[in-house]
Amino acid sequence: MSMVRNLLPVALLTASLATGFAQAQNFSEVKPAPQQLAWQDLEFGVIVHFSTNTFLNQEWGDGTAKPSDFNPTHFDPEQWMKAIKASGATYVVLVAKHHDGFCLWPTEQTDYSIKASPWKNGQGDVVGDVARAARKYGLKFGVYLSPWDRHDPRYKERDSTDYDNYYQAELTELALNYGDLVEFWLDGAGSGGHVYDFKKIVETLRTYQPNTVVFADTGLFEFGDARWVGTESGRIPYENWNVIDRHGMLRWRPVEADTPLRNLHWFWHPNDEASVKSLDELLTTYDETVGHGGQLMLGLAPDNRGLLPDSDVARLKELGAAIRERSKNNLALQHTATDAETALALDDNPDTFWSAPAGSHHATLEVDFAKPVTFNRTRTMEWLNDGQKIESYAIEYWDGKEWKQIVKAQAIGHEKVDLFAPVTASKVRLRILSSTGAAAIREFQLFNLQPTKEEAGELSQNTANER
Ligand code: FUL
Repeated sequence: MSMVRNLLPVALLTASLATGFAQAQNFSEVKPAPQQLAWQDLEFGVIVHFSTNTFLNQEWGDGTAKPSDFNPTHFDPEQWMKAIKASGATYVVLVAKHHDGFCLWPTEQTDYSIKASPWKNGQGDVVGDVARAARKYGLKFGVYLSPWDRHDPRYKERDSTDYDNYYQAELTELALNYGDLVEFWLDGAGSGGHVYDFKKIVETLRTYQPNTVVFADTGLFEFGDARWVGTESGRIPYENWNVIDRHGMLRWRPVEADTPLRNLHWFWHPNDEASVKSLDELLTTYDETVGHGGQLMLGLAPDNRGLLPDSDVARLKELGAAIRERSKNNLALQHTATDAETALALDDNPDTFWSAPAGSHHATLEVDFAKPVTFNRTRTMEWLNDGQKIESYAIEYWDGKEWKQIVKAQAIGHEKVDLFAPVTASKVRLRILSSTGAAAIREFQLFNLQPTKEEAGELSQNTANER
């Protein structure tokens, strides 16, 4: 699901980022910026790792790789994009420089770049080619620029100002020359105690790219608009609140969960097809990231030819087909006539939403069917423009005599998938048990789907515990 929103004029947005959040100190007062909402609607992106490591069978280069090591024979980012598009992802983040310091665009700031490689006789530009290919296939584009640089001598200096200026100049090139950047990945990995002038760095980015969502891991907590989930396992293993405390200040920081398509590998390695995750595993990941209200960032690794390997392409295609298939039969669409407001949450259209009565702190959204339906999964989406309001909810069905509870949880947020043993009923309801203000629901959907192996295991464990 993706949705295009009109972005407000830049001046207004910048002002709202600077002042809108500054005063808020109550959970219920903290609201997202429009850029954050638009980004949350993208739901599923990919991050692409392709550099000298690809040619040297390694994950973390130490900065000594030779530019001549980088020489793909069949570089074709359009081949990547076809597979990415087929997977259902909506945007691409390219690693423009990883920790080894090698730059994939013809930067003016260092000689350690593709300009010094034999590829296209040093005339190529991987960042430019990937950005163009992504847009051609309707995918948004963003970049990762590693702060940790194991090649540049300025990195090791005691006074880090020189390195900061260097990093900032690299970032300026990326921000000025490659169109709108949807996301900027700030990765604190490996930086161990190094002090960067991130305030200035993010100001530079904002000057040229005011709408880019900055993703930052916990080490760079203060500078991000979105936050790291805390694991690379492809799970959001907790109640997912968009508002979190940052040193006493509450901030809207939606979560992103990054995980590679190949188990534990961000870069390509030869003879490593066995590490490509199964479709079943990827669907669990999808349910436990996007289905837990967060962003899924799937890691892809082109090989030393410059192509995504066939095994990976096939898996991405399967994943996209399965995601589409699984969202096809929304049983809520079969509801009997209801009031116009309720219908807005049952129409398969996340651009419209049901609102609970003004000022309410609890409410019920009921769905009735002419004939009983069987379902084992719900997908609920909260309208977040005015903040994340729902703090506790239940899902219940009518068994002919009384309402029976099948789900009780806290956060809904951007999206919440709940799974349970199949239930057959002609009335189902979503009860907002507690909300900080009138709740709003974009979608309340019901499905009857085969759970993944892991989900089936958890469900049978829950049933056993209930006995
Ligand atoms: C981590 C890095 O250290 C990995 O190599 C990879 O780039 C991953 C996406 O982020 O922090």
